[in-house]
Amino acid sequence: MMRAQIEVIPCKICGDKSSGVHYGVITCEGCKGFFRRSQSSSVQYSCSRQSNCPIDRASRNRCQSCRLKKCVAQGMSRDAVKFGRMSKRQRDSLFAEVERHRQQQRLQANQVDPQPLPAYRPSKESRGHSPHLIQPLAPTYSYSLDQELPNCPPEVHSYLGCVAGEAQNAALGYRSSQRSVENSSFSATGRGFDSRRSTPEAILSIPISEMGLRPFDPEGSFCPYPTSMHIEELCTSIVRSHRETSQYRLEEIQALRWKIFSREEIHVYQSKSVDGMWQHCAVRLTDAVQYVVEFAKRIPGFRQLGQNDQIALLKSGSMEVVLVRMSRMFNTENSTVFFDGKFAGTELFRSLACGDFIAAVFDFAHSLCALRLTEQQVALFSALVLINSDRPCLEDRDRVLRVRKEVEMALSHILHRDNQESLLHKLYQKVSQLKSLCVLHIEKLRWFRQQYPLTVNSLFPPLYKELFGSDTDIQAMATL
Ligand code: 6QP
Repeated sequence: MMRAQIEVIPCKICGDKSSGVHYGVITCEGCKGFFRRSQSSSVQYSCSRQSNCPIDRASRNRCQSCRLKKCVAQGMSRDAVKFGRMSKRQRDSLFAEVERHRQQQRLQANQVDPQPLPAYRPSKESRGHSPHLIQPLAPTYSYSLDQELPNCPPEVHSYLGCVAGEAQNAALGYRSSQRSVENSSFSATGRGFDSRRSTPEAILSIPISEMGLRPFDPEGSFCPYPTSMHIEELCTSIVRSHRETSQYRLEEIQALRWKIFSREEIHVYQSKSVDGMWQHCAVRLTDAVQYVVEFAKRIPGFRQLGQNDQIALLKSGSMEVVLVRMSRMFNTENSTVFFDGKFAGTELFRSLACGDFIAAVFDFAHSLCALRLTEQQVALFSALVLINSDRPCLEDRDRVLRVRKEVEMALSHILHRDNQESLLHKLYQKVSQLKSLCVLHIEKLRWFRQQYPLTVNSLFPPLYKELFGSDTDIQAMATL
């Protein structure tokens, strides 16, 4: 009976219809059989590409090495306990996951979505053409407990799969664009941009109806700046934006604290080639950045900024917000971070050959955790990091500053309410640490580009390149 319930969840390896829990993971019959065969001591797979081939229903037979890696990364193991002997905790989390899937399926069937944000499936037409900053995202609640994101989101693969030049053009499309999308394309009803606009220059303009954004002013009187909005409302709105785009809910991550990579799994990551691991992480990072982009778009006032300023803020600030958010996924008790569905220590990232950066990231997460911020405080702090009028290349600095002042007021407001005003100073100190971390990150990327220019150019996700830029942009960003 439980088995029938589990079957609502697709195979964690390839997404095909699952048939139950096999070797500790919900999989289809195909992946179950594959894993069983892989456990014979005579098989040795190797990947002829970059060790992160997409594994889905159609492609799962193309690379056995990557399929097995995914099985292991998802937690399949020969001696996994059978379902009947799962701990209560495991059973509960499985039930919760089944419930979420059910609910999601009900919602899809009824087409009455309380938050009108359809699960994102890029259309054929949009692939390789639409700019990557605007990809709408599936809502966080649609993700299952430990599947987190599909190992490699389909939209990213579609870019990896397309001709390098094409991806590059699409990624850089906005560079050649004029500031052609004026804010006038917001209709007076506050419903958003003209949805017929699908040209590359409409970089940040996805129809609001597809973003799950509730108009702030249901009466329809358009408000260009959030100045008239009560500070309380602004807080609520930013907190909601954070919650809706947080990639993993705090409770989900906390429920998974016991999931730690085994020695063997760590070894799989450590045995990756440098460029294979970099590419893997670049995909992960790009996922995380996409959620931050979605968060930004939901900050009141952000979308009213000029397009180029929105991009400038995201280029310089999204990585910082990713790092702020990472502190939510950090377990200070054992210094591990949530990565690929489980908790990992610094040693797992050894093949990146960026030990100093990883150590700095862990230290930062540790120090931010020490502040014991609430989700609301994290939300407001993230908005503050993003809406920064000191960023380079802003066209309308005053306007950014006006929005920033609002966000600052909102942050002070909640700190005052929480009786934690002393945090404000500590948070401003964190901003400078974030900046140094990003400089270090960019230095690493520059080093990597020198070593593996082809990998970066043809295999890194376009959004990654879009944000972290070409050589010249790296120079520019490193001087911030
Ligand atoms: C947020 C990850 C935990 C290390 C990596 C921030 C990298 O991998 C590089 N950068 C990177 C990657 C991530 C990140 O934030 C995460 O969810 C997502 N990832 S992650 C998580 C951790 F400790 O890979 O999952 C930064 C790159 Cl792409 C180039 C050069 C050096 C790097 F470290």
